[in-house]
Amino acid sequence: MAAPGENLRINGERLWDSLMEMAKIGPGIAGGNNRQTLTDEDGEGRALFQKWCEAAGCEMGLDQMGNMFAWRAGEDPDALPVYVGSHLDTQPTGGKYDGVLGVLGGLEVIRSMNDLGIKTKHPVVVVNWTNEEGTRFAPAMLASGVFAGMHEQAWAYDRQDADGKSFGAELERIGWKGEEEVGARKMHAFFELHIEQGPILEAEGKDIGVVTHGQGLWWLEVTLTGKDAHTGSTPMNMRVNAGLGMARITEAVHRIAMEHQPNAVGAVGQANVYPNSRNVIPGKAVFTIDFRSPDLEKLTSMREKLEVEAARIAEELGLGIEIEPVGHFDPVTFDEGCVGAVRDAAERLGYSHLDIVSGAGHDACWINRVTPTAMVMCPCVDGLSHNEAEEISAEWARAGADVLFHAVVETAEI
Ligand code: HGY
Ligand code: MN
Ligand code: MN
Ligand code: MN
Repeated sequence: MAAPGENLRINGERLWDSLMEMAKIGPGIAGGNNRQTLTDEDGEGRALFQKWCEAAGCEMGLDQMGNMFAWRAGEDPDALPVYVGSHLDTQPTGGKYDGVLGVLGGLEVIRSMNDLGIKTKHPVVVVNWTNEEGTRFAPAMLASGVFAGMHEQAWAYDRQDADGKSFGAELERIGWKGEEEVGARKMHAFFELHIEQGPILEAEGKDIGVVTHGQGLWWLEVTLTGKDAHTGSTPMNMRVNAGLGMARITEAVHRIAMEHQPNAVGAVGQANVYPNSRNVIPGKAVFTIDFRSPDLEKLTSMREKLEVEAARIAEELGLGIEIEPVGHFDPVTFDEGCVGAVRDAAERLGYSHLDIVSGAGHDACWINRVTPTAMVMCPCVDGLSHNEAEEISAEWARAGADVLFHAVVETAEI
């Protein structure tokens, strides 16, 4: 396959303008974004993305999980398309680039192909995957997971948010439920551009992360049942305190992750006590555990050790305990051919690059199960993400999109 000439580059200013334009939709309170999945703001972001794709001459598709597809024709109508994309939904206190850089970077690939009059054998399709974040409707990467056959669609439709609203109902409500069968589309390859969301590339002074692997993940939801009682008049030895159990298990999650160093992480991210009143001993606690490691043995061992320790803590405090697995995927090894296309592109374009394991989960982790897949990463300031202060430079965005452009165009056979 011919490689694009090293002087073929994307339009960095246009990409940056589009990022800033999209960031105006669902603004956060501290400069980032709150464009959670299936909210009205998500709907607005989708509409803007669709408008841009249509202006770039793409034909739009929409499946039953709300995944959006913008199709640019190839010379060979029978050739399977090369897909490129990520997600437009954000955390409640998210940044402007997590996911969005990958979707608008994919759109910039199309726009630049149009500007440069590039024709490819394979069609190229830009994707916006629904509900990558998994914060409103767990688990993360829900719609790409259904697409890859890892979740049943009916199960996904029943996922509920904190207000008891279901994924299926909310998708209908915002008017972005398509007709297409999820996963019916076949791909030649999939590429995802994403900010690193960690400190390595910036610390090493590298422009590009060539992502060879992705961490595996366990999400567990723990429910502890104790007894509501008066915080003043109840003797200490008569308390059945679910909040205390949550605190001890939270410490155990951290300690177990530390015991599995290097390359193992663990935290409790969501934690609620009930009735959550100042002078009531909490009779119930519900919280989520997030364990990750690129090493499957460590990932399994952390979960197993936590379950034993949590049961011991619950017993000691007289608490009922339920641990529900809410999300899981094994560590991911991306496709060597696609990873090679990313590395060669960085080399050809003169960008410094480093092979890296993705700490965060991405839609690419699921899509890698159904088609050859690779990721391109760019640094982010102080490695910060899932924080409204998330920041990247326009140069990093450009470099990432240039490499994405070359990898996609080469794989689509210019
Ligand atoms: O959880 C993750 O790793 C992703 O950001 N949703
Ligand atoms: Mn993301
Ligand atoms: Mn994220
Ligand atoms: Mn081919």
